[in-house]
Amino acid sequence: MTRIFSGIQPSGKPTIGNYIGAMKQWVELQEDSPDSQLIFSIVNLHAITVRQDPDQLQERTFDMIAWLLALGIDPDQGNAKIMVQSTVPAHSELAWILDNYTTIGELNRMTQFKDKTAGQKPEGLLVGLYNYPVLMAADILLYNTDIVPVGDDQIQHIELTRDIASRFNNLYKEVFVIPKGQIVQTGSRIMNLQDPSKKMSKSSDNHLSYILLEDPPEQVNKKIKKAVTDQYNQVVYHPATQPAISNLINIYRGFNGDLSIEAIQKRYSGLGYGQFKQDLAELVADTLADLQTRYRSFREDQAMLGRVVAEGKEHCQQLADQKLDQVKQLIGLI
Ligand code: AQP
Repeated sequence: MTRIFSGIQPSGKPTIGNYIGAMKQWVELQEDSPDSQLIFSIVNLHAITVRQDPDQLQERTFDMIAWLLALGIDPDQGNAKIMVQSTVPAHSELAWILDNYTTIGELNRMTQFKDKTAGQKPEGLLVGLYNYPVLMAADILLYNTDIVPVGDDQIQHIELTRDIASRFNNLYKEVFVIPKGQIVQTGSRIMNLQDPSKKMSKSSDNHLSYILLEDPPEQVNKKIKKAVTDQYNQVVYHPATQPAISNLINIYRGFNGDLSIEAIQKRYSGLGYGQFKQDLAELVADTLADLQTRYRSFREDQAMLGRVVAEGKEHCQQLADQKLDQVKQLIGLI
């Protein structure tokens, strides 16, 4: 049985970057791998590495569960569970233990930390944000995870998870499964619509830089129309020299997997950016409108969302406690 684990932070509202890079492949994996065990976590302990409003954090946790259900993750199907990270204390406990098997040199190399803290004085930076990758290692290793389907930005953290797990295994015995990261072929890093050198992020201050799954058609239209383009007015996929239009092509492909990049370029050959942007806005808005209808019906059912949280907790706590007990025993903790 293949075990699959991944997570998303309720640090904002999900973007089409989260959708194309991660959430969409989660649904496909559930459908394509009926014999796998899949766990999708709303990683709220990760979200508090950046200051959050408490009421909003709670609301966004339930929002995120409703989005996963709307996209097609179905905990009733048996092989997939949705869990909220803070409901299973073993995540924090294993993270503390793994801190003692991780070096400062390793954490200093993490590019996400460097990106998120660029320009800030080191004295004021939060330890939790620095330590984020160790908590992520604990999340993954608790469940004997084989595969971690993520966007490209998380691959470095998975490499670190593998190193920590191997180090621990070598010191004691093979207690941890060594996980592999899995990214989608195109769209593993959807870029900021206003600056294609940066990743699209749900916590960005510039609302024109991202499209949210909850954006209505007029917002989608506006954001795509205002998205920066390159200077050539040709729909050509060449990320190195034409990053802006290449990013829009990746988004197109993320919403219409039937068309290859070559087919998209051919369809818009000679038509310029205008027609392409208009069609892209329509494609994204139509897909999101369907998802939004499903989302609203799940989001309104608080009792059902509470049930999903309780069932996820029950399922995961058992697995996580088993692994934590093994680890504690190995290192002499009673
Ligand atoms: N732009 C992106 N393109 C493709 N995949 C992406 N992911 C995030 N942004 C993109 C993937 O989405 C999953 C969930 O991400 P996360 O919430 O755990 O954290 P993140 O990577 O830090 O995402 P954000 O949107 O940038 O959040 P904030 O702004 O709070 O930091 C992951 O698999 C991630 O790779």
